[in-house]
Amino acid sequence: MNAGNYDTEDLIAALATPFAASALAVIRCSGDGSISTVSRCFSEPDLLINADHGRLVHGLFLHPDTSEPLDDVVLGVYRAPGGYTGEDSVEVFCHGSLPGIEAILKALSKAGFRDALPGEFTFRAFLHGKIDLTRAEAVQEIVSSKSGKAHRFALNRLSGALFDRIEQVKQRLADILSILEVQLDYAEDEIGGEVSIPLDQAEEAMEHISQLAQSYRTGRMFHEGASIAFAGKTNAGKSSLFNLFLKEDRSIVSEVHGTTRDYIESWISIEGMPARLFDTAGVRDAFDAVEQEGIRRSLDIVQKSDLVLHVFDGITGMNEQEAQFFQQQLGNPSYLFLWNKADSPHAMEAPEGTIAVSALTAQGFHELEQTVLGRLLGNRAASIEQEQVMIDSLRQKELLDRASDALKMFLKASDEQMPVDILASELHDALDALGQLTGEVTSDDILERIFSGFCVGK
Ligand SMILES: Nc1nc2c(ncn2[C@@H]2O[C@H](COP(=O)(O)OP(=O)(O)OP(=O)(O)O)[C@@H](O)[C@H]2O)c(=O)[nH]1
Ligand SMILES: [Mg+2]
Repeated sequence: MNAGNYDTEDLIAALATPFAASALAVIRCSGDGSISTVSRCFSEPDLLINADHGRLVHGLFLHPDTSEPLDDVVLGVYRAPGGYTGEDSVEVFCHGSLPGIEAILKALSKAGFRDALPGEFTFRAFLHGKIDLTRAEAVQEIVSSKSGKAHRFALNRLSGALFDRIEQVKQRLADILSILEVQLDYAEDEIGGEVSIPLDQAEEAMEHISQLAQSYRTGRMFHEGASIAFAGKTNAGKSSLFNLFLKEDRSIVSEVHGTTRDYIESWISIEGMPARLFDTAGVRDAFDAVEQEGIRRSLDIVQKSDLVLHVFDGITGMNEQEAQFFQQQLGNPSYLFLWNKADSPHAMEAPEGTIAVSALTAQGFHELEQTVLGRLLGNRAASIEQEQVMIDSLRQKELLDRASDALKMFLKASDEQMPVDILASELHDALDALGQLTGEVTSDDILERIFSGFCVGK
C-alpha cells in the first residue's frame, strides 16, 4: 500500500540526528533487503548478513564501488518484524563529522537507498501494524515537546493509553451495534419481542469521548505553550515583572518612562507548562515615531496573546483612562490586573479585582503564577497531575467531536423511537470517526498529511 509520495517498496535511508558536528551521529536504513545492501558498504559483510535481530556489529563503512574506508562504525541490526519499522533495517552509528556523514549518505545512495521523506520510518511502522495512528502522532509530539509535562503526556500516548481508551469505547459501541443488527436481520417474532438497547452504555461512552475531547485545550497548551503578554502604561514595572518570571535580568529596567521601546519575548515554564512571555512598550502619548511604532507592535502582541497581565503602578495608582479600562475589562477572562510595587510604603492599597505584587521583593508572585495557570487551564488546572490521557492533536479533537455528535444523535433518535436502521447508522458514524482516530480506516491523503509533518529520519 502506498500513501501519496511514500513508496513502501523502496530502500530508504536518512540521518536521524541533527546535521551538526557532534560526537556521534545515527543514520537509519530500512526496507526489505536493506541488511544485504548495507553489507556491500561494510568491511565485515558476512558478520552483518548473519547477525541476529538486535545485534551490534563493528567494522569500517566503505564506499560500495571503490571500497574506500569512510568511517569506523557500529551497525545495529533489526530483522522483520522486529525493530521500529517492522521491516529489515540497519542503524549506522558513525562519528558526527559533517563530511563523514555526507560521505556515508552518498555511499548508501550509491548502494541503492533513496533519501527517506519526513516521517517515512514511522509511516512504515504504522503500515506494518507496529503502531496505530495515536501512537504515531505521539512519536512526533515527543520529538517536538517543549516541556517535561508535554513530553510525559506524549509518552503516555505512545504507550498506548489513548489507543486503549478508544478501543474500550469502540468495543462498547460495537456491542450495542450488534444488538441493533440482530433486530435488523431478524423479524421481531423470530427474536421473541423487542430487545432493549443498553442506552446507559452509550451515554457512558459519550461521556468518555467528551472528556477526552475536552482535554484538547489543556493538551495543546502543554504542547505548544500559551502566550502571555505584559501591558500597561510606562514605568508600571512590566519589565521588572518580566525579569522576575524569567529569573534573569533580560529586559532593561529604569525609572525613565518609555524604557522598553519594542516587545521582547522569552520562553518560560509555569509549573511545567511552557509559555511565551512578552514584555511590551509601555503605553503613553509617545514623542517620536520609533516609540509610536513600538507601542503599535506591542498592542498587536497584546491582542493576539492568550492572557494579558495588565500592570498598574501601585504608587501612582490608576489615571482616569486606566480606571475606565479596568472597569470595562474586569470580567474579561483574558485579563489579569496586577497592582505592582506593593512593597513600597507609598503604594496605595490594591483595589478589588487586582493582584498585589512586587517585582522588587517577589511578594505575591506564587499566587500570581497559580492564578495565571488557573486562567489558562480553567478548572482543569487542579486535576492535571491526575490526568491520565490527554490529547493535543486537532485532528484527534475533531474526530472525537464527530463521534460525540453522532452518539448525541443516536441517543436523541432512540429517545424519539426512530427506526432501528437510523440508530444503527448513527452508531456506525461514531465508530467510523473513532476508527479514523486510531488509523484503522484513514484515507491516504490524511495519512500523508499526518506523516509529512514529521522530521526526516523519524
Ligand atoms: N518599589 C518598587 N519599584 C519597582 C517595582 N517594580 C518596578 N519598580 C521600579 O519602577 C521603575 C520602572 O520599572 P520598569 O520595569 O522599567 O517599568 P516598565 O513598565 O517596564 O516601564 P517602560 O518600559 O518604560 O514601559 C524602575 O525604577 C523599577 O526599579 C516594585 O515592585 N517595587
Ligand atoms: Mg519596560
